[in-house]
Amino acid sequence: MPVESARLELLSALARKVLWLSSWTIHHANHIRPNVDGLKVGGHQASSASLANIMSALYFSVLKPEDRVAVKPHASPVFHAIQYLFGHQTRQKLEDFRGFKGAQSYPSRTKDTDDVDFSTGSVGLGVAQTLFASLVQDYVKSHGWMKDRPEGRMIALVGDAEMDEGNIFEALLEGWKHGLRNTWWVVDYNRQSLDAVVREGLWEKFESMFRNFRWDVVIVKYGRLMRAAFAEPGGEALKIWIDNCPNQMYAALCFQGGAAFRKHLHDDIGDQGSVTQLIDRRSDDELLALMSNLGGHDMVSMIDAFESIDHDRPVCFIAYTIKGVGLPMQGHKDNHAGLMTVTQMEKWRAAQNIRPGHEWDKFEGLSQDPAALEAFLAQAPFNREGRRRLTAPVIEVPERLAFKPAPQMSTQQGFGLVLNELARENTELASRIVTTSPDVTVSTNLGGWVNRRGLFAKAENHDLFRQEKIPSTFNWDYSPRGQHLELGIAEMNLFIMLSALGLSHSINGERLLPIGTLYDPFIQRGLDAMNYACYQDARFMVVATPSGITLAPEGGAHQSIATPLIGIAQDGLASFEPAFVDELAIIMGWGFAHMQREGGEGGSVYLRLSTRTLEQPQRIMTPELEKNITDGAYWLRRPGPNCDLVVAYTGAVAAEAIEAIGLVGESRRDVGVLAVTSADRLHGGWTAARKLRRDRRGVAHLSHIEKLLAPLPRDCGIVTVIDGHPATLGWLGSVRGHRVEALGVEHFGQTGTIDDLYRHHGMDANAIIDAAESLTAGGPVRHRKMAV
Ligand SMILES: Cc1ncc(C[n+]2csc(CCOP(=O)(O)OP(=O)(O)O)c2C)c(N)n1
Ligand SMILES: [Mg+2]
Repeated sequence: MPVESARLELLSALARKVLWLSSWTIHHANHIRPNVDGLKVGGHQASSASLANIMSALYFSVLKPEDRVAVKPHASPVFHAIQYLFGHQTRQKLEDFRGFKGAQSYPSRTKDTDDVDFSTGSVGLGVAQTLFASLVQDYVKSHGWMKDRPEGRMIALVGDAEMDEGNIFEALLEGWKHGLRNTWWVVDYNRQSLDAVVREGLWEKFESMFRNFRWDVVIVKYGRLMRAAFAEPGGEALKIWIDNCPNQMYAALCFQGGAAFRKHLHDDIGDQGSVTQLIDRRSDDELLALMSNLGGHDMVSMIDAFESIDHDRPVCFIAYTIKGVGLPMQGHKDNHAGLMTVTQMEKWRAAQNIRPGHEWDKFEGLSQDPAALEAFLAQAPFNREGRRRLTAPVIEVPERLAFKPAPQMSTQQGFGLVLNELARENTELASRIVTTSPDVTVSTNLGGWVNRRGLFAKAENHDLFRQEKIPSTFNWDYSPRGQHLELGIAEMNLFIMLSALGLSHSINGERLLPIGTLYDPFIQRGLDAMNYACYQDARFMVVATPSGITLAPEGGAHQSIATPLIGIAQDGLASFEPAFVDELAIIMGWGFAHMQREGGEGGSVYLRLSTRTLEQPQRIMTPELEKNITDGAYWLRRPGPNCDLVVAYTGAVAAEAIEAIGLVGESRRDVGVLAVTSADRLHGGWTAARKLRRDRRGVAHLSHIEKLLAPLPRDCGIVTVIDGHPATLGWLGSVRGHRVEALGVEHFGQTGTIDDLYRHHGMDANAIIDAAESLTAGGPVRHRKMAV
């Protein structure tokens, strides 16, 4: 359907305004704001110009309130300019672009205040996020929770070089498996990356790849001026020249201008009558306008392309653009960090009819009636409902999560048992849990849960082995009611899926409580995606097992050393490594509540679990113990008044700590054992308390670890032990100035039995005793663990 001319005129005027405002935002940040030095803006100017028209078409006309968009990181000024015109962004934030509390360099869900749907910045992640957000919408719909809400389209504005990121390809395959719908990716095909001009013919690779995955592909190459010129006598020869012009040359000519285009056209085509006349009928400026009129910069072409889609299959639009279009650096291969000089900006300002001092005025320099522009903005479908963030009620979590106890268990086994009990009950909590795993569902102990709750698929699909009565422990039935999302092995996909599931309350208005499982070392494979999930404030529980070197029989290649430190350092993620299953059940219950807390209080949860079977303590879980477990530590054995030594352990090495204490008890006084369930929570509590004390002088707020260590005599030594990097617990000595020997793993890849490896890495009972001896006065410890 052709775009009617009144709408077109307003849209084009607004697109020009968006280009101006985004460029002015960047210019202001570089040349006008005081103290600009630390905040110089590279990478935005040319990238933003490339998308100004396409984004204006989308936001001012095509998008509906239920649609959600991931914006290419460097187009953030365009996004903020559009929201400014809508009245959702303040001038102050634009003036402070990239500054403290100003509009963010890359669109941020959590830090920006103008309704960013998905945070971007690490290229590739936002793109894949839209795909998984669409799968999550399907999940919500299949479970009957969409009610009357219309389905949204999940849209990514993608840089052409961004397509190099492997996680995009991994996501494409996953989308195909799950019957992806309602997803649009708009590739800003400016044929430039950060460093250079991209390879010739890249679009063909994109086209065949997307078609291969059953996507619709729409190529928007020529703008309206170009198409009109092609229809003139000689136009066909011009089109052939454009199609054959190498990317580098086209970019260089766009930079050089109309005269350069004219010379090249004449040199290449020669004197051919009609085409020569076509060229010569145009001034240099007109010729440049014609040659810059690629599809992505033409409002009609983009609106027509978007509005031509009449199905819900995924679509890839390849929109031809020029990086930096309309600006003096357009097409230059070095323009990624390019900035306009003050002189260039003055010239451009004059050309735009913008008076000095009126740069931020919404409709300054436009000839259209401001009232008509304002009315158009107010009626834009996207803007109809104002802000589009939804909320969902909190799902109640029972006081205690049950599990069937056994005298000996591993935490991984315990995790399966807790979920199994949840699966049996018909509770709201159980119905909102959704599990997912990158091909390690069974080996991370989700099998029991999946047997009861089933796998999710939009269509029923029964387990053929079961139908054929072939014995199997697992029932692999798919249905639209299923609660487990099966994923391929790619861990990036796991974390982006968790990110999408964990934002459902805000995007779909329906809360999900996602649990993802994987092997602990492979957290590092998906780490950037996990970081971004946390940065977006998605809420999920990641359960990583097996972990450390304790997975001994799995071999050296699967060992994880750094993950406890990741657990401490990752913002937005509360990390735990319980030793016993009763602790785990408490932590999981706390976790489900933590995942739902608002107001900067809540976050996601990471459980580092083990496959090692340990003797379980027989004890009554008191509210005090419960609180200590979730705060990060408790005294498994309380130190006496003359305590010489404390052994602080985390996780599966509890057995070694307990064994060592038994042997050391004779020769050291009042020994204590500190069970650390969360080095992360302990450390976070400690730093928060110090900050509180600094900020509000005189307030004697003590953190949990300070209170725990307070009774220890000054010269008491602390031996810490963890199956992970020793720095995880080494800091305990700084809390009250105790000397510490930190045991753990620093080297990677040795295989063997657990005994072999604990001995090799110096974290068995004897190593703990050695460390204790070196820290404390007194004679040598007489009894040692016997070699097996
Ligand atoms: C994961 C990641 N690696 C590197 C970068 C640095 N970077 C930012 S933009 C960019 C190139 C982008 O090219 P393209 O996607 O074509 O966008 P354009 O510059 O054309 O707007 C790079 C390498 C990044 N932001 N994220
Ligand atoms: Mg590019």
